[in-house]
Amino acid sequence: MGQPVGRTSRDVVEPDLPPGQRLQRGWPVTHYGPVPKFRPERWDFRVFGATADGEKHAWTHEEFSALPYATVVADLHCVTKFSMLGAEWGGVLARDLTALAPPAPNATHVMVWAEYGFSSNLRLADFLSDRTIFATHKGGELLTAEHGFPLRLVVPHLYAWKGPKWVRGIEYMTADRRGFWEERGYHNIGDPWREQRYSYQEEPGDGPEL
Ligand SMILES: Nc1nc2c(c(=O)[nH]1)N[C@H]1C(S)=C(S)[C@@H](COP(=O)(O)O)O[C@H]1N2
Ligand SMILES: [Mo]
Repeated sequence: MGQPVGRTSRDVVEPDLPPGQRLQRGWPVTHYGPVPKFRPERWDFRVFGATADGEKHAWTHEEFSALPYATVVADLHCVTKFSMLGAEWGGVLARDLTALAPPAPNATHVMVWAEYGFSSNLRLADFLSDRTIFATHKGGELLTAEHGFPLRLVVPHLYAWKGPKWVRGIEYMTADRRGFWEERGYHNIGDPWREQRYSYQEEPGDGPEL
C-alpha cells in the first residue's frame, strides 16, 4: 500500500492489518476439538462431488507428497481479532490440485473437509484464487500437529477459519452449503477487509438461508 500524503519518516508505520485486527507476536493455536493423530497408512486426500469426470479422486499420503511444491507468503487473520503477518506457507496450490481433478462446469462452491467432520465452504473463485494453498510447511519447516500437520488449507484473503487444519478433501458443489462455523454464527464469505465476521452481517446473496 502506498504511503499517505504527509506521512514523515518519523511516523510509526503500522503493518497492513484489516479493520479491527491487532498484531499477534508468536503463533497461537486456535481450533475447536482435539488434535487428530496422523496415521499415514490411513490418510488419504479425496476430491469428490461435482467433478468434471463424475469420478472420485484420491491420493495416498505418499502420492500427495509428490505433487508440485509451491510457496505463498500470506497473513492469517483470526476472527477473534488477532493477525499473524508474513508467514511463508509451502505446499500444493489449490489451482494445481484442481487441475488434476477439475470441477464440473456447473460447480460453484467447494466444501473443504477436515478430520472429525470439520468443514468450511468457499466460493469456487475464492478457492481457486492464485494464492490458496494446501500447506504442509510453514517457514520451511513441516507443520506441527497442533497447526494442522500433515495438511491445512490457507486462503490468504479470507478469515482463517476458512482454512481447515487436518484437511482431508474437497467436495465440489453445484449450490452453496454452510460449513461448520458458517452454520454457527460466522459469515458465509468471511472477507476480513470488509469485516465480514458474523452471519447477521450477511446481505442477500452472501449465503444460503440460515
Ligand atoms: N480443523 C480445524 N481447522 C481450523 C479450525 C478448527 O476449529 N478446526 N479453526 C480455524 C481458526 S478459527 C483459525 S484462527 C486457524 C488457526 O490456526 P492456527 O491454530 O495454526 O493458528 O485455524 C482454522 N482451522
Ligand atoms: Mo480463528
